[in-house]
Amino acid sequence: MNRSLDHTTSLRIAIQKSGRLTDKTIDLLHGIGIEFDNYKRNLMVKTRNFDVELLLLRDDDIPEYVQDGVCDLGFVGANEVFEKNTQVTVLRGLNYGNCRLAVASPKDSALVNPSDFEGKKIATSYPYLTKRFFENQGISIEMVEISGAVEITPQLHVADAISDLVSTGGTLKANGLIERFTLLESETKLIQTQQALSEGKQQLIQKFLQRIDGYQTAKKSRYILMNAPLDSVETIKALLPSMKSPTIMPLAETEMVAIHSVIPFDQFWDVMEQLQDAGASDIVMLPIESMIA
Ligand code: PRT
Ligand code: ZN
Repeated sequence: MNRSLDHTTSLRIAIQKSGRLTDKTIDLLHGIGIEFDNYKRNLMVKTRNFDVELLLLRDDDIPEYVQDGVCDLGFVGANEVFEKNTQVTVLRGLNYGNCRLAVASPKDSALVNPSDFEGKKIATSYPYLTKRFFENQGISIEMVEISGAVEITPQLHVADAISDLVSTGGTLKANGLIERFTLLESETKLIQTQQALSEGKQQLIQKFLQRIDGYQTAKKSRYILMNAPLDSVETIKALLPSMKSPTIMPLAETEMVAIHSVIPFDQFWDVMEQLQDAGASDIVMLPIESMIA
C-alpha cells in the first residue's frame, strides 16, 4: 500500500498495548519528556507536549502498520520485524526486550546440530525465520506452525523439536528441553516507515532521535562526585574512564578538592575501589536523566 503524499506533522508511533515491551517503552517515552496518560484504556493516545500520537497495538501488527505508513515509527522486537519480513528502516536498537530465537530439543534427544534436523518436525510461531535458517543450510524440515505454548509440543509428540524465543531459558528447562543453537538475537528496535514523510515529520523524527540518544547515553552513565587530597588528583584523573575531562573544585579545607565526572555505569564498581585506594573519600554516584553532547 502506498500512502498519498504526507502533509501532516503529527508523528504517529506504534507501541505494544500490553505485554513485555510496554512498560519499558512507556518509561522511555516519559524519560524523553513525552507526556501522556490513559494509555491502558485507549487505542490511540495524544501526547500533551510533543506533536506525537501513540497507537497501542499487538506487537505482531506493529511491523506491518509501520511498513504501510499507518504509523511513522514503531517500537517492536527484532523477532517480529524480521519474521514479518517487512520493509522498514531500523533506526535504533534499544537494548530491552532482549531474547533470542533458538532451536531446542528434548534433553535425551540426538537432535543437537542443525544437520541432525533433516526431515524432522519443528514446532514454532516463527515459521519464516525458522524455514529460512534451515533452507540456507540446505536442510529440509517439516514445519508445525503453532501460535502459543510451543514448548509443550515435543512432550505431546506433535513435533521433534521447537524453535522459540528464549530469555532466561527457564521455560525450556521446565519442559525438559535443551537449547541447541540460535537463529536470531533480538532486542526492541525503533523502526521507521519507508513511505515518504513530510518535512515537518522528518524534523520531528530527528528531534525524537536526539532525545532517545541522550536518554540511552544517560542510562549507561553515572555522575560521580568525590573528595580527594590535592596531591592525588593526577592519579585519580588517570583512573576515571570519563567521557569528558573531570571538574576539579577547591574545598574550604585546604589541600582537598572535589572531583566531579561522568563515567560508564558498568565500570563504576571497579573504579570505585581503585579511587578509594588512591585516597578518594565521600564518593557519591548519581543517575543522570539525560545527556546531550
Ligand atoms: O499481545 P501481544 O501480541 O502484543 O504480545 P505477545 O504475547 O505476542 O508478546 P509478549 O508480550 O510476550 O512479548 C513481546 C516481545 O517481547 C517479543 O516479541 C520479544 O521481542 C520480547 N521478549 C523478550 C520475549 C521474551 N523476552 C520471552 N522470554 N517474548 C517472549 N518470551 C517468552 C519465551 O518464549 C518463553 O515462553 O517468554 C517465556 C519465558 O521465557 P524464559 O526463557 O525466560 O523462560
Ligand atoms: Zn504478539
